[in-house]
Amino acid sequence: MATDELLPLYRQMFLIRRIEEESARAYVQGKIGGFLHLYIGQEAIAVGTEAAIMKRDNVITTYRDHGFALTRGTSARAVMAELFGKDTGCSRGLGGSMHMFDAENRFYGGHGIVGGHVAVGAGIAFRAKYLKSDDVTLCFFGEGATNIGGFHEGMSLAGLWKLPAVFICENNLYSMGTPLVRSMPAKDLTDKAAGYSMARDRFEGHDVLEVKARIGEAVERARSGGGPTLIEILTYRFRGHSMSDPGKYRTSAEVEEQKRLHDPLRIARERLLEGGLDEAAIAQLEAEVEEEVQDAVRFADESPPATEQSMHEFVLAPEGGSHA
Ligand SMILES: Cc1ncc(C[n+]2csc(CCOP(=O)(O)OP(=O)(O)O)c2C)c(N)n1
Repeated sequence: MATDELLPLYRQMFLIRRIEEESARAYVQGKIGGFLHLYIGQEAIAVGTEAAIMKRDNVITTYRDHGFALTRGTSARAVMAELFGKDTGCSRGLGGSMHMFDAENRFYGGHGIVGGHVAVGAGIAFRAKYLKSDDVTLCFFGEGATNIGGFHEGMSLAGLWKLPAVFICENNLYSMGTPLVRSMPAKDLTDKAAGYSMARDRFEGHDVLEVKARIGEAVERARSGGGPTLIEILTYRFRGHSMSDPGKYRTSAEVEEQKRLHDPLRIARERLLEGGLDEAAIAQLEAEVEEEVQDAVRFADESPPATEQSMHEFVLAPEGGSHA
């Protein structure tokens, strides 16, 4: 039984969920400014992906980015401090929720412009091909982004140049308040791969081990020179689009039904128990995570705010060099 493999993945999903629940609380307390888009319900995708890739691979995503920062290796402290706009955050408190960035861990954001970063993802993959390195780039976006120009521009060049990339659409059914059926004719988004001569795959993203296996296949294809893949992962977000979403476009019965059937944490937890792990062992692990989360909140609270100085220093690359 795969409990040895599943337990650390459950821990990671639990960490993301608890960090986000605490950030929602901090948001209503006025400690976090701007927007806050939560990943709750979709955690198996970021965690399953990290289990399938190597540290030297690259990840880029949208504004729904806290989970990916954590899976890539940014500390809970640096994530929470970034949310609080503090100098100790992973983007020196200047990026906030939507613009987490951690180049050392090969996490290239955190992007607010829907679909725009898909072309950037293709560019990161092009770097690997150009330098003949064997890292793979994983580029995540929502289904709404597949209507956007940047998506098609990135996909087109990736297909043409057979770039070592995996393009992953996290289809959570709604683009803000617009359901998929009202914004595009395609039912199966991987039909779009055909226009770019790309491999494709489509599956449900509630089981973290399934995500790991299926992402792993596409990564292997990309790493071995087989070119890019477009993947559609069917998922669901349990919270609003952002904290300011009144949620009028779906019923609470629908949300409750999705939680009952598809909560990736519940699915993993039940499997751990079925696999022979006892409740006390899981509770112990959850208590450790809780400590890490509370420590991150304390750290963020006590850290100094972002400075004007770092805004001058870190927003643009210095002349003639980089910060890397
Ligand atoms: C180019 C652009 N247009 C509009 C917006 C406003 N906006 C922010 S998120 C969003 C919905 C995107 O939905 P989807 O791509 O499905 O991702 P999800 O939020 O569901 O993860 C929109 C329209 C934006 N940020 N950028």
